[in-house]
Amino acid sequence: MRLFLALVPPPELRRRFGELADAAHEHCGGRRVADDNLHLTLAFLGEQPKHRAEELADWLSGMHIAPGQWRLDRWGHFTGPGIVWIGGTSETGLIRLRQSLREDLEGLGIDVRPRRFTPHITLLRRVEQPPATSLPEVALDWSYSRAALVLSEPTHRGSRYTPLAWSRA
Ligand code: 2AM
Repeated sequence: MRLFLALVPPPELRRRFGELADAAHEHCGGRRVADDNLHLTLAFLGEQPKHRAEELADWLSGMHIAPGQWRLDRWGHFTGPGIVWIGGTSETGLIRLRQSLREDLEGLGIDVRPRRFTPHITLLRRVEQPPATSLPEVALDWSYSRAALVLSEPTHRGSRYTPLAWSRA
């Protein structure tokens, strides 16, 4: 089972991310991420056996994460996979959260890679050109308090993400 830990946006924010994805798609082309799939990856866990997925679900549903607010205020681009994303400039809370999840996961025998963490929400994939300067301004706040363990499955229409467990409210 292909798993990752994520923050899942509330519906209104998801809608705003979708509007930015549409604007970016118009300028840059590539493949727009479907609204249902928009999220922040906190930790990519890769392929895990079913028993491990159950263990992870138990672990996450028994814990609280430190709540925080993420200010999204910039566009970014990963050249290799041609990813266009939105993210922020002041992200101490998210970086601490990722670090604490990493430590817990290490205790469960999972080594989270890569070590470097650039919090981002992927809006487009397979973009050949960097984003144009004329993209709309990003100014969104995301108040988060729960993380999800998400299953990623391939379908003929792209990946399908299904939350398997949530941290406590
Ligand atoms: P992304 O956030 O840049 O889109 C589910 O596949 C999520 O895990 C995606 O959001 C993806 O990154 C991230 N992901 C997929 N493969 C990965 C890998 N090999 N290393 C790190 N993150 C990965």
